[in-house]
Amino acid sequence: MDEKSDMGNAIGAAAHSDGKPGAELKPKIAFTDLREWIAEAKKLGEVREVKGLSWQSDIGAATEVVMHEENAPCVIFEDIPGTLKGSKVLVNFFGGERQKMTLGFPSHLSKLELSEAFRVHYMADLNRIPPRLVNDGPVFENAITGADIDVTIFPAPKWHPDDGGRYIGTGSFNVTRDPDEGWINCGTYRVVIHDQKSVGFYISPGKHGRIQRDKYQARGEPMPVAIVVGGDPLSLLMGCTEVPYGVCEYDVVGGMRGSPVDVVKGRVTGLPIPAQAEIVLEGFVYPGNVKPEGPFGEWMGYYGTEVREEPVMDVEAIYHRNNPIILGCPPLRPPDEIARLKAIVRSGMLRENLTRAGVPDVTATWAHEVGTSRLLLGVAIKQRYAGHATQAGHIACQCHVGAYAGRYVIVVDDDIDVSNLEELIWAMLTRSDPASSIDIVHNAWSTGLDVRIDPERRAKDDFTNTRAIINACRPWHWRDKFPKVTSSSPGALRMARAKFGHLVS
Ligand SMILES: Cc1cc2nc3c(=O)[nH]c(=O)nc-3n(C[C@H](O)[C@H](O)[C@H](O)COP(=O)(O)O)c2cc1C
Ligand SMILES: [Mn+2]
Repeated sequence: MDEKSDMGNAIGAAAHSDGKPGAELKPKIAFTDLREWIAEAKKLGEVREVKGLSWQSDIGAATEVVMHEENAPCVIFEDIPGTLKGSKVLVNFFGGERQKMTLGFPSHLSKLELSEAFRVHYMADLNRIPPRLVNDGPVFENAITGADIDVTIFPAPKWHPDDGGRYIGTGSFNVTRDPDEGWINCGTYRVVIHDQKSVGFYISPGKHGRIQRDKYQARGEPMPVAIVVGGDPLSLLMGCTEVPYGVCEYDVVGGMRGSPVDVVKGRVTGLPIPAQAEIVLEGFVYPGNVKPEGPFGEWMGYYGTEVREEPVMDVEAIYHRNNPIILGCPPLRPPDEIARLKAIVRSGMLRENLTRAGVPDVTATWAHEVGTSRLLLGVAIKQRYAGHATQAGHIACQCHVGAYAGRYVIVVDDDIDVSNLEELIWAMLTRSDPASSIDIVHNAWSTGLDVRIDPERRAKDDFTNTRAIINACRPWHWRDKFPKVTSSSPGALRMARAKFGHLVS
């Protein structure tokens, strides 16, 4: 495939894009670890350093303020009282121009174009480069074992006032190996500190780390785990993304960079850990070892689960760089930073999933920030045949990116900018008919974090939900009779803006 012309088409198809062709884009990811990423963010003038705030409440409160602002800087909290000297917490990496820098693209792209560029350059071929095993790395600058192990020295904040503990893992990922198939998974799951020598994590059913954990449990064997707290931001982005089953997220990150991730072998588990990670906790989840976990402020904007018994990891080694940095990414009421980063990544993957499933002429997709990029998906198609919109909607609702914890899918014609929430809803309000345009899907894959699952189902550990697929395209059989829209075409609008824009500025 000619990558350049494909890129041109993809950007050209982005509804209401500013017309920049994009064909000349050559992505270049300019960092391999969190420190190099910080140096790049400083060049953009988007880093603030704040000293002396408490992990108990200040950092969480400041983070809430910062993460709700799309163009707020990234903030590094330093000199946090009562914690390891020199340790820090970094929040809000995915905002401002840093979004494009992190993905290796220039700054003129709109969010829809950035998502498209991500899809075309990285996801379409899913180029993979396996990690490179090296003997040593900065992560081993400090290795703590035995009686000295104490996870509580790190400045893990209490992110939300009613959290049931200090969550050291939010912008982290868990490295695990499938006991049957041997492949390595890197998945982002929240990690709470139980005490000096143990942590716990919550994984929703069906996630790769959960499938692997269930296999260890069924065998009655301990599961080796390495938790990377403070990897490079790209690894976090892939750790929290629907990378296909059986594919290691390190390989995808290597493919995006064009060079392998350097890993060292964990000394206790043998698992591959990034040689330049900030902090790594290594240990085992022994079968049957559980402790109460939660509540935690979750991505729907609620304390999603009540306190439940969840598996515990006994920490057998801690490695950290000098002056280690926790990469924090706590969920807040959306739209927030997680919504932003997932919208860019998941919207591109949704279009890719649809196209690969054989849906023709998908012109744009958007996984909306207001639903943390899960609860509301917009799909624009150029309608080609009766049933096309139904096909697009049902597949969007059940493909890998859409299947988990969705709620509403709206399918619209290609004149709608699906990334514009008001425009999407306007199309739904004017082109759909509640009695005939909505399909309901029952018993779909969801999670204990879905706050609309009723207590009866919840008590039975039934975390399924229902979905609405709203066909908001002009009805196929009388589309030619549908009234014309009053606003100008995107091209005419662009010209009008150039000519008359001064009237509103
Ligand atoms: C900050 C953050 C925290 C997350 N926490 C959890 C979690 O606690 N449990 C969970 O199942 N998924 C969580 N997710 C979502 C998963 O990371 C995501 O579904 C990912 O695809 C999982 O990786 P896997 O597909 O390899 O299992 C979180 C995502 C982010 C961005
Ligand atoms: Mn995975």
